[in-house]
This record gives sequence, structure tokens and C-alpha cells, in this order.
Amino acid sequence: MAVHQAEHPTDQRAAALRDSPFLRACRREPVDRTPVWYMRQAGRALPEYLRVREGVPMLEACRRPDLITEITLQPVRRYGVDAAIFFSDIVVPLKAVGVDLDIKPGVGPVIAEPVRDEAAVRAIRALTPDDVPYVAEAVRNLAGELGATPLIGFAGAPFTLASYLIEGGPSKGHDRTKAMMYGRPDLWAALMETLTDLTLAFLRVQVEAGASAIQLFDSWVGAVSPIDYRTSVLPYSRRILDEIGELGVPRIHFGVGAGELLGQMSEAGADVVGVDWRVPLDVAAKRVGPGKALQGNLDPATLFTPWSVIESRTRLVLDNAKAAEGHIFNLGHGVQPRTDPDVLTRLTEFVHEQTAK
Ligand code: 1CP
Repeated sequence: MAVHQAEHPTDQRAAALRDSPFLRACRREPVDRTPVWYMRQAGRALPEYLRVREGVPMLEACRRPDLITEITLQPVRRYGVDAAIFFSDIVVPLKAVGVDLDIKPGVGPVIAEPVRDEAAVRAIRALTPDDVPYVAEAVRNLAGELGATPLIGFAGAPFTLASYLIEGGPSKGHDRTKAMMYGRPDLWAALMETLTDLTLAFLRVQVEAGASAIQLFDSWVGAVSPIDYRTSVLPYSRRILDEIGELGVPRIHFGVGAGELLGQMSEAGADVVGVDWRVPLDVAAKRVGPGKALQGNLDPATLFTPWSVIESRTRLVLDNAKAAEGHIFNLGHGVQPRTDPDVLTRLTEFVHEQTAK
């Protein structure tokens, strides 16, 4: 007896995944409810995360497929979100090619020898899939576990990675980074080219192993003026988004404090532009222009207020989002430590209820 193709379980999963609210919204197709996920949804807000991380340093956790898989699934189980984000960090590919760095608790990435000259740039070698076998293995496990829930792969954008490498760790003003960009454009270009290749290779591993979408985090790009963005940042992010586009997955592009850059970030080629809490989504829709979906943008600080405040501010986000061609609900940046996980569960339900067709 002939069995119809679509009845094969793998094909059924592929069809359900393709039709998931998150992927439909990325493609600006009608949805029966607005999809929700949260940047940094895995991590310190979750007691079950703290339990599995006990005694395991962050970078070691990022190299263990069993832990990556478990931690990625935790927020999906608990919050009922519409997408999972791969548990890793933006500095994992740098570590994988031999950059001496650590992620220090309460601080973030710290680089042993900051990158400030030609020799240091040349020392960053290319990433191959063999450098990150644990990433492909965890993505494959997750694709199996998640069923019709999409997995978002991610990477840091070249500017944000360059900032950690040049400054040596987290920075407020990004002064040394901008000094290299303005004063040593040749060295800047060499570093950005190297990081563009690294980011592309890291994203490719995730998509080829089964990630359904990617997000390019340019978290600190808001430090850059529009003129400098155009000459010194945009070409690199554009090359990444263009080349990943050839793999056929939706691309999300996000920066913090990047309101003045939204038009150019849209030009860089993503399908979805992530917006922080500073720019209302109806204003962002105008800056981004047609043919894009938006993601965002409830201020994460809102989650520390009484539920009535959370509710009214969420309604405002949903209202402003009507101006967008597609909307994925998210916070305007990552979930803060000490956020009550039950509030995120309730928020997910609330957005689903409010937007149900
Ligand atoms: O010790 C610990 O538990 C480490 C805390 C932690 C965690 C849980 C860090 C250190 N990174 C992560 C995971 C992480 N990082 C994810 C996991 C998936 C999820 O979202 O649930 C993701 C997507 C990232 C990406 C990341 N790392 C970004 C981009 C997103 C953003 O928040 O803007 C950035 C800037 C980093 C650097 C980083 N890593 C860790 C910290 C504390 C920081 C920020 C430090 C700084 O302020 O510069």
C-alpha cells in the first residue's frame, strides 16, 4: 500500500515545524497567536538551571551536549515559549579556535591577552566544524527533542565580538574598540573580516545540524554612530546575513541602544529586526521599512513590577506591534537575574491569550 509522504513522522515534524507560529511570524505570514520567546530565557532565573550548573564552569557547560540539551529545553518546558534558543555563548567559537578567555561569574567574558595589533589578529585562526563537535551533537539532540518547536541558533556579530577582544572584557564606553575603528581602519578591517568568517562558520554548524532560525546578536553596536556603522560595521554583518540566507532559515538581527541604526540594520538583510525597549515598535516599523518582521520589546525591568503594570505595558507593546508586518514577542534585552520565573510563565500565557485569533 502506498503511504503518503506527509504521513512519515519526519515529514510530519518538518511540516509542523514549518507551520509553527514562530517561523510563520518570521516569514510575516498570519499566525493564530503571537509567538513568544525570551532572550536569555535559559540561565540564572531558573532554579533547575542553577541545579544542573552546580560545580560546572560556564565554558565547560557549553562543551557538554547533555548539559546544552537539558538547559536549552528547560525554559521551553517551564514557560511554554514558542522557540528554544541554543545554550552557548557568543565567545564559544573564539575559545574553540584557541583564544585564551574565560567567562567569569558575575562579570562575563574576560580575554587573557586583548587583541590590539596585527600579530594578535593573525593569531585568530579559522573555525572548522571539527572545532565544535559538541555544538552539532547538541543541535541534533535538540532537533529530535523539540518536535515542532523551532530551535534558534545564534552568534555574536563581529562588532560585539571585536569589543570583547579589544577591550579584554565587558566595557561601558568601548573606547579602545572605537579608537581602533577610527585610527587603524586597516587593522579594524582585518579583525572584522576574521570575525565575520568565524561567525559564519559557527552559524553554519548550527543550521546544518538542524537549527530552524538564527539570531545575530550585535549587543553593543549602539555605541557606534550611523556614519561609522555604514563604513565599519554594516558590510560585515551584511555578508553574514547574506551567506546564511542561502541556507534558507530566517535571520534575526538584534542590537541594544541601536535605535539610530535600525534602518541600516534592516538593510543588512535580516528577515526580522530585534528592537530594544527604547524605541516603540510602531516607530521601529517605520525605521525598518517594509518586508521585515519585528521582535521585542518589553523592558526586562518591567518584570520586577506588580502584575497590573506588566499587563498594561505588555498591552502597549502588542498594540504598537500592530504596525509591524510580523511580530515575535520578546523582551527588549535579556531576562535579568533574579526575575521570578513564574512571571515569565504568566507573561507567555497572557501574550498568547491576548493575541489568540
Ligand atoms: O556563570 C554563568 O552562569 C554565566 C552566565 C551566562 C549565561 C547563562 C553568560 C555569561 N552567558 C550565558 C548564556 C548565553 N549568552 C546565552 C544562552 C541562551 C539564552 O539566551 O538563554 C546567549 C544567547 C548568550 C549571548 C551573549 N553572551 C550575548 C548576547 C546577548 C546579550 O545579552 O546581549 C552577550 C553580550 C554575551 C556575553 C556575556 N556572556 C556572559 C555574560 C554575563 C555576558 C555579558 C557581559 C557583559 O555585560 O559584557
